[in-house]
Amino acid sequence: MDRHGLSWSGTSLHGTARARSVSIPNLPGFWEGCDAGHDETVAQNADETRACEQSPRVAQWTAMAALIPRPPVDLPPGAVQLPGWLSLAEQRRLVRACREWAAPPAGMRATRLPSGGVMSVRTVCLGWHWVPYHYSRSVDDGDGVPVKEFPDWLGELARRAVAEAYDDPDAGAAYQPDIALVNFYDAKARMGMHQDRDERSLAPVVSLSLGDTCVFRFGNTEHRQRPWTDVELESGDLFVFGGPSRLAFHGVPRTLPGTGPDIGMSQGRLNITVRESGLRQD
Ligand SMILES: O=C(O)CCC(=O)C(=O)O
Repeated sequence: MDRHGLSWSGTSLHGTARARSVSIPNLPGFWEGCDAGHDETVAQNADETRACEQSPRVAQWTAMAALIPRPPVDLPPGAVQLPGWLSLAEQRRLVRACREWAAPPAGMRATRLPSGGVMSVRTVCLGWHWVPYHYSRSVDDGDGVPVKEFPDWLGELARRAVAEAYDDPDAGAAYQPDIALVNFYDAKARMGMHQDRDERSLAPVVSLSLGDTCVFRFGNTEHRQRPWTDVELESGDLFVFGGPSRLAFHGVPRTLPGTGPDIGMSQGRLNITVRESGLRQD
C-alpha cells in the first residue's frame, strides 16, 4: 500500500489511467459557475459576488446554516475546525483563484503514484510542486514548467487562519507558508488515509474547503487505522492541524454531491491546503 492508501489506485475517474497530466481537464462543475470565465476584472468579481450572495439559493442556504448549527466535534489536541470561517465573498474569490491556478501551464493534473495508481483527485500546486513523495520547483510529472507562485495574499489568509484557530496572534505571525495544494473532487473522487510529511517544517497545515461538503477522516499519528474522527467539512470551513496532530493520518472517504452553496462552481469540491515547506527558497 502506498502512502496515500490503495483505495484510489488503478484508474482515474475519467478513464485515462495512463495520463500523466491533463490540460484544461474535464472537471464537471469546476469550469461552470455563475461566472463566465477566469479572466474577469476585480470589479466584475465584486458585482458577481453581490449577485450570488443575493440569490434565493444562497439566501436559503445561509438561513438553513443559521437554523441548524453544527454540533462541535471532539478533535485531538492541535486539530481545530472553525465552521463557516470564510464568508461567501471570500469563497467566491478563492474559487475564482483556483480556476486560474488550474489552467495550464503548470495546471491541474491527476497525480500518478509510485504504485502506478492515479489519484482520483485532481491537483494543482503553488510555490512547490508535489510529486509523490517530494517537492520540486517545476512540474516534473506534467509539462515540466516552473510551478505557479504562492501568492502573498494566500499566506496572509493562512496566517489569520492559524491565529484564529489557535487564538494565538504570535502563532499566526510566525507562520511562513510557501506551499498550497489545491485539490478538486468530483462526485466520485476520494483520498486515502495519509500523512502530510514531505515538508521539512512541522508548522501547521491550514485547510480551506469550498463547494460540496465532504467527510474528512482525521485519525491518529501512528497508523491509518482507527481511532479516527469523521468530521463534515462544509464550504467555508477552516481546519487546522498542527502540534501533536501535525502528522495525523487523514483522508476524504467521500463527498456529498449537491451540497455546495452558490459560490461559482456548479458541482464538486475544492480543498486548499496551505503548508510551510521548510525548504530553501533558492
Ligand atoms: O481534501 C481535503 O480536505 C484533504 C486534502 C489532503 O489531505 C491533502 O491535500 O493532503
